[in-house]
Amino acid sequence: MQSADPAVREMLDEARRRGVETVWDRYAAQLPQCGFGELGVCCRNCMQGPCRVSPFDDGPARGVCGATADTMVARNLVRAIAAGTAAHSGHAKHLAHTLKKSVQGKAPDYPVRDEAKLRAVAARQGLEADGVPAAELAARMAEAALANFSEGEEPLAWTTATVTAGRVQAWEKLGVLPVGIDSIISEIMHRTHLGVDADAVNLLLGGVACAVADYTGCHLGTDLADILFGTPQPVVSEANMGVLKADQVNIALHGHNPVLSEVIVQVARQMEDEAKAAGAAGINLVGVCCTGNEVLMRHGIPPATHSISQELPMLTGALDAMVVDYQCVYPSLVGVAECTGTKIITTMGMARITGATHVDFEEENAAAGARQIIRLAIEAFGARRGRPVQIPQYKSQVVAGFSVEAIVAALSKLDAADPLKPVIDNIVAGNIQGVCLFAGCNNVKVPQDENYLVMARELAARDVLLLATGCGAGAYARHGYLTPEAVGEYAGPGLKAVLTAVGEANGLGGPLPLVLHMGSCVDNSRAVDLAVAVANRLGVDTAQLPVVASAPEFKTEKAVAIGTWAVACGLPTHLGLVPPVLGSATVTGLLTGGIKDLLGGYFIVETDPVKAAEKLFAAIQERRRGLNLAT
Ligand code: XCC
Ligand code: SF4
Repeated sequence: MQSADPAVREMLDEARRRGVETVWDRYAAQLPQCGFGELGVCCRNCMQGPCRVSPFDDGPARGVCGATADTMVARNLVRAIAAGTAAHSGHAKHLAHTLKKSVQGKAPDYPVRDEAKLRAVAARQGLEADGVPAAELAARMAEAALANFSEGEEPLAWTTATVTAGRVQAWEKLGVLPVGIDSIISEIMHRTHLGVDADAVNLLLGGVACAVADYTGCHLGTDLADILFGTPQPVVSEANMGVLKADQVNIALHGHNPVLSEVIVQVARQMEDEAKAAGAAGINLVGVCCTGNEVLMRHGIPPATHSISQELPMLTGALDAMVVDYQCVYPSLVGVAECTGTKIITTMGMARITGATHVDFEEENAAAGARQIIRLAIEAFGARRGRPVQIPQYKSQVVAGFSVEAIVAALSKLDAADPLKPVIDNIVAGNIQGVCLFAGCNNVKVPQDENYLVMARELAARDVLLLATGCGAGAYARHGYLTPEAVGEYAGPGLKAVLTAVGEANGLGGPLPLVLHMGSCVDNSRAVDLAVAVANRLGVDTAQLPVVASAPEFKTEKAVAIGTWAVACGLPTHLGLVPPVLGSATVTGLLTGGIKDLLGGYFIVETDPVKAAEKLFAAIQERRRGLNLAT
C-alpha cells in the first residue's frame, strides 16, 4: 500500500493510467538507496571526499582526514538540525520584517489584526506596554523579535520566557542555551567544517543548542503570525481532494509562510465577480502542507492534501493554480503541471523552480501581487473549461483551530477561575493518562498516514489526549480524526468523558475532536506552551510530565530539528523511521539512552506503529510513577 488515503490511491491510479510520474515512482527508481548514506557514514564536507567508512570492519575505518564514523554521523546530524533551524527561523524572520514594514507604513495590507496577542506577548517578553499605543508596541515587538537572530551576550528572550525555569537551568548547565539563532546556525556550519569539532558528544550538544534555537524560531513564527493575522479559534471545515470544485477556479496554497496566503484569502473574496465573468461559479481556495494548515486554522480554508501526495490534486484536472511560497514544495510539481494544465506559481525570490511562473511577491504591494496571481488562475480556468475532471469524492469533516488560547477558553467554561484545573484533575485521576503530540511529515518510505492512524487509535484507546500539527494534523484531517465522531469510535472511556464534558460545557452538544489540531509545524510551539502552562501550574518541569511526542512519518531536516528540541524539552520522542545514525554506536546510544540523564527526553526509534504506541504509553506510565500518579 502506498497510501492509506483512498483519494490518493484513486489519483495514483489516474497518474499510472496517464503515465505521469509521482514521488512513489521516483522513490522506486532510487532503490536500493546508498547503504553508507542510510547509516550516516558518508562525508562530503571537503574536496578530498566523498569519504565513507564501513561500519563492519571490512573497509576503511576513517575518512581521508581521519574522521571516524562517530564524527561523520554526528556532523551530518547536526548539519541537518542547522538546516531545519534555518528554515523555521527564516520563516519567523520574514514575519518579523513584515511586522516592521507594517509599522513603518510600508506594508499597508498588513495591519496588526490581533492587538490582544500583541499585548500578551509583550507582557510575557517584559516589553513595556502600559499605555503604549499598539503601533508603537508593534514596532518594539518587531525589534525585540529581530534581536533574537544576531549574536548577543545573553540567552535569547524568546527561549527563556517561554519554557519552564527548570528547562532554562538544565540547558544552562549543559551549555546549550544559544545566544543568537543565526549565529548558532553559523556556528554549526563552522564546527562541522573539515578539521574543527571531531568529538561526537560535543557535536551533539552543539546540535541540541541549535535545536533550542529552532524551538525559539518556531515560537517567534507562531507569535508573529498570530499578531499579524489573528490567533486561531475553533473552526469547522473539510479535508481531502473532494473539496475541489469542478465549476470553480481552484487555487491551492502550498508551502509554509502565511504572509502571502493571508492576502490571497482576503483578495480572493473581492475577485469573485471576475471569476464569474470568466464563467466560473466562484473562487475555491484549498490548502496543501503547512500554508494549508495556516489558512485552515485562521480561515477554515479546506486542505486538499499533504506532503508526499502534493502532486496529486493536479491529476483531478480541476486544479487551476498552485501557489507556493517555500519549504516542502517538490520541484516535480512543474512536470506534473505540464500534463494537467495547472499553473505553478512561485512567489519568493529565494524559492524559484525552473519552468514555473514566477510572480515576485513583496509585502509593499501584497494585494496587487495577490490579484495578479488569482488572475493567472482565472485564466487557467478559462483554458480548462469544458474539459472533463475527475475529483475523488472523498472528504472528511474537520474541526481545527486549537491554539492554546482557544483550548484555555474552552476549558474556562468548566472552571473560569483556574482553566487548567480540569485537565490537571483528570490527568491526576487517570481519566487522561497523558498527552501525545503528533508532529511531522509524510515520508515515501512509509505507507502514507498509516503510522499516524494506527498510533492515534492505540493511544486514544489508552486514554491519551492527542495533539497534532503539520502534515500529521493533515493526515488526521483527511481521515476524519479531527471530529467528535472519532471520539465515539476510538477514545477510551476516560478520554471520552473528558472530551465530552469540555464539549458540552461549550455548547457543542458533543465532545471535542479526538485529535486537537494546533496548527503548522512552527506551531509545535503551541504544544510547548500548553505543556509549560501545565508544568508551571503543577510546579514541576516539562521533563517530568506524562507528555510524549511522536514523528511517525518524519521527512525533513526541520523535523529533525523539532524532534531534537522535543527531547531537549524533556519529552520521550518517537521516530517512526530509522534516522541515519546507526553507523555510530556512540551517537545512537546517546540519542536513545544517555541523553535522558542530561535532558530527561530521549528518542524512541520504532517502525512498527503498534509497538511504538506501546512504548510511548510505557514512557507515559513511567512519568506518572515519577509524579506518584496511579498507573
Ligand atoms: Fe513539510 Fe510543514 Fe513536514 Fe509537512 S510536516 S512535510 S516539514 S509541510 Ni512540518
Ligand atoms: Fe573525507 Fe574528512 Fe573531507 Fe569528510 S572532511 S570528505 S571525511 S577528508
